[in-house]
Amino acid sequence: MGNYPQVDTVIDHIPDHVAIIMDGNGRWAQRTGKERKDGHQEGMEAIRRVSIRASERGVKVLTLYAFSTENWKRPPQEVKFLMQLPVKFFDRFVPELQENNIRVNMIGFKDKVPGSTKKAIEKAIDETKHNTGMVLNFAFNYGGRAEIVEATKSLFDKITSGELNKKDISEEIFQAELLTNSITPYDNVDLLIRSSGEQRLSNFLLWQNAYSEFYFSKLFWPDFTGEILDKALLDYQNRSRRYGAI
Ligand code: V07
Repeated sequence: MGNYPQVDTVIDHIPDHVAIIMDGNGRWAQRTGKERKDGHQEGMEAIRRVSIRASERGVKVLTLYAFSTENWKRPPQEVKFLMQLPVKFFDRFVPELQENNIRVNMIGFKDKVPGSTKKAIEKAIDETKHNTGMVLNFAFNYGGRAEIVEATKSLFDKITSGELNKKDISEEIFQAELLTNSITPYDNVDLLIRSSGEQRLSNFLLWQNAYSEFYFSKLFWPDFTGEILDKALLDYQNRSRRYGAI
């Protein structure tokens, strides 16, 4: 466990599920006169820092928006590079994930994802499946609307086969069809963070963000640190204190 005197005593109400839109990797590179690739590379280091801090703080699930279903529209050579990042990420960070008792999970659509990428993700999930600490949940080839459409199709199938009655569809039953059923009971996001100054949801966990607090940082994702995560956690805590007082 790390020793962080200012905040150890202050943060006492930790959100179970934190979700992050890791924006600004390209702009970080541009600002520094580097290539976009370098921005993505540094973005992975930020994932390492923030994951370990979140796990030390007692977050139960950290969901990271790594690749959206819209990202396929980027230039082919960038898509190709991005698809190699899970492989690089796990090659480097699996030992550290083990040391920190972190379990890997993924939500998203496996179609269109190259075989080598799928293999790397499945291997990391398998190698960390016995870890009992924080779940590091990658939203990879994920889209919120597509997720809701797929859930609807699945419910339709269950009705057609007689497994389910229309009158029994509830929010709970619907939610269980979403990809986040794999992180239950923490399906719903408590704190949503977006870096780089944008203040949009961008099709990320539409259902699951229904009651979340939003925290926006102007920092580009590669500049994100454990201290900034602590700031977001403190802000979250102070908001829930205010609501608690009413
Ligand atoms: C990506 C680096 C971080 C900043 C955001 C954009 C670039 C880690 C992953 C990843 C994904 C799935 C997985 C393990 C790791 C990743 C993409 C981009 C597409 F199971 N970083 N990272 N995937 N960047």
